[in-house]
Amino acid sequence: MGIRLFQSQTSMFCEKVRVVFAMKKVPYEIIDVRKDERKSLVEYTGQRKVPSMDYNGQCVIDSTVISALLDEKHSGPSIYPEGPANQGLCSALEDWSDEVLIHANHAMRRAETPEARKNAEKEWAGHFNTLDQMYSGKKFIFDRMTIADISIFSQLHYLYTTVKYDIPANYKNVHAFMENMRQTLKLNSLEDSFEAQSI
Ligand SMILES: N[C@@H](CCC(=O)N[C@@H](CS)C(=O)NCC(=O)O)C(=O)O
Repeated sequence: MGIRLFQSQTSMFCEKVRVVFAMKKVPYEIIDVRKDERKSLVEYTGQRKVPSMDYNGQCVIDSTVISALLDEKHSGPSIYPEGPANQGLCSALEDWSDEVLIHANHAMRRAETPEARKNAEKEWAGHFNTLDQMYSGKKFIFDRMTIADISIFSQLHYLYTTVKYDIPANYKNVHAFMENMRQTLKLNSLEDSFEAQSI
């Protein structure tokens, strides 16, 4: 028994759960699915998506479900804000980030013509505006770092490191948020959840 995370280093959803593992200080074994072309992942879970987790024999799939289970079973700072109203909003924002920002990331990464690139930049500009408003005067969306911030950070970090697109400088609140997340994650000794050079 033990905890195994089937993951890929570059997946933003895997990064999201690696931050949660680190916040909760939960030890786990990493199974890099690229090493055997997802054979052991498919054998264990019957599907191809990462992150997937073997939690002491229980098969858990999807970053949102994995994060919720880790939060429920382990002490350490909660990844959710206080109170049902904020918790509902937090889950909605986590979902928005996972389902909507991922689309913008895919559009940017797959843009092969100048027109596709222009459309992807336009899509991101709309989201940067929203995020810049969301983080106006705030370090985090709620009164501490939650899974909503972590999900958003994971998508923006992927945009910067893997898609290699720099967030335009005029989105000052988005830049401040990213810088604050990087600092906070480092201060909390989360370096082991990231490639040092990608922070
Ligand atoms: N909603 C899922 C999305 C997971 C996902 O899309 N994973 C991608 C990597 S970023 C994947 O494994 N894709 C492989 C495939 O679909 O075959 C989550 O939050 O975990």
